[in-house]
Amino acid sequence: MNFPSSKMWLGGLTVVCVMVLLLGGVYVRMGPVTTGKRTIHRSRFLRIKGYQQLHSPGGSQNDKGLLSAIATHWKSSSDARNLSVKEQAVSTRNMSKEAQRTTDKERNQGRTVTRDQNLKGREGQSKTTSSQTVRRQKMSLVGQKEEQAVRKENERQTTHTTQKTKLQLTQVNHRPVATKKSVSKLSLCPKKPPDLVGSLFINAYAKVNLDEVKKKNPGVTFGGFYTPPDCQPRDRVAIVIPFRDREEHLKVFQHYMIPVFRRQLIQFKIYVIEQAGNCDFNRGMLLNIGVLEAAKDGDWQCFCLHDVDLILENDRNLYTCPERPKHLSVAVDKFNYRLLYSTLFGGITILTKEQYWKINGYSNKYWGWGGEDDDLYKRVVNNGMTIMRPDAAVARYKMVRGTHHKTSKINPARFSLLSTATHRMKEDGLNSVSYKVTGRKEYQLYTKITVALNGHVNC
Ligand code: BGN
Repeated sequence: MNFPSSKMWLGGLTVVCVMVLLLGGVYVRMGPVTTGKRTIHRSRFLRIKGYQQLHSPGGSQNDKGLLSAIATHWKSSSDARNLSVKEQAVSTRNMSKEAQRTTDKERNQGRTVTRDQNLKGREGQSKTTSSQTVRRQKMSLVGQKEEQAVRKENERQTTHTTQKTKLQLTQVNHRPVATKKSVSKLSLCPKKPPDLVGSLFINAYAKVNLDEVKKKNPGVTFGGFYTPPDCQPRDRVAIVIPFRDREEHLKVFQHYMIPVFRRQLIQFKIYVIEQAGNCDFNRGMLLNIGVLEAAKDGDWQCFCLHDVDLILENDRNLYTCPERPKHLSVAVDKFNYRLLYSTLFGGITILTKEQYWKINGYSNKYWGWGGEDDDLYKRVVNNGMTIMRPDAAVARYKMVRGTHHKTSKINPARFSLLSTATHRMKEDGLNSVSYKVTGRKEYQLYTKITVALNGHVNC
């Protein structure tokens, strides 16, 4: 057998080396690009880069800067949204879309928009990141596109004020709510919040670390107030939660629901209304108290009356102020995601201030489990309104099951109370609720108000 000579070996080796170098070069120039911990397709990177160069002559970032901007965007958006890998891929697509949406006007304003720190209730941050800039630009653009809607909104707000005066609603101490002057600098938030992710995975038994929740929800100030930092919210919603002995549920609620409210771009504050003592639980009365206390605390347009054990499974179910009283918890896992009956109005409802005052709130007479929500439904209908519901495909909730807490005692009087509901509604409700605040404490992400119903603690 003839073996190749050493010259042939050397020649062959050289050819192989040249091929390896060439292929390596091609890979470096054409292959994927690593940003932070992730990798994106080079064509996507080049699209973003090309756009930046086209629209920022003389000021375009080098590759390294651009890569770190993309990585920062990713980190903040995936942190905020707690995304799955698939969802993060969607986020990447959005990033390139966002870059393409940047306008000349925004460029002139500079790459870094200084965060407006004048808004009351905001967590001050002097440093801004490019992701914040991109987010604000995105909000601003959508807002501009909706100029007509803005005008309509202004008209709506004027009507609101007139109605308020008519109803003689008292409002004092609006401390957490952004003033008209400061919010006017921001454009109105888009009607369709751009960061919604759709269906959410909920672990009802999650062990929640509240410090982590706080970290993941920047901007929520002590006491549980939040306003979107990059746009003027269309809806100011007080979240009122009737409460007793459900600490674990409250943690799970904060963990899952606060990021949802933030993504929905509403201004909100969470009020937990705790019943003091050992009397039977009175959900209706606690909700009336919560609404009154919240209305004293801020200029809320609507009130969301929310059971602490219901966790939303799709963030497209919006907590915005409704045209008609709205039932949000349409499909609950406990009931096989079916509406139990057509007039069900329990779990989670949201009403504007006008609607709530018009029906005189809840009855105060339902002690123990059941009926107060059916009574509320009767009030709505008897005041000439109808209720609305979102699509059951998005209004899906998981009910956090009890671990060791006592369940509410069933109220045997609920049937007879219901039969006289409409006769009592004018004098039994918001206008007759009697209570004494025995404690008020601001926690990291909510305010808890403890109350003695009718002044009593024990029964
Ligand atoms: C109903 C309760 C509601 C409760 C739903 C869902 C009554 C009144 C007598 C008809 N109504 O039966 O309060 O929200 O179940 O659990 O008990």
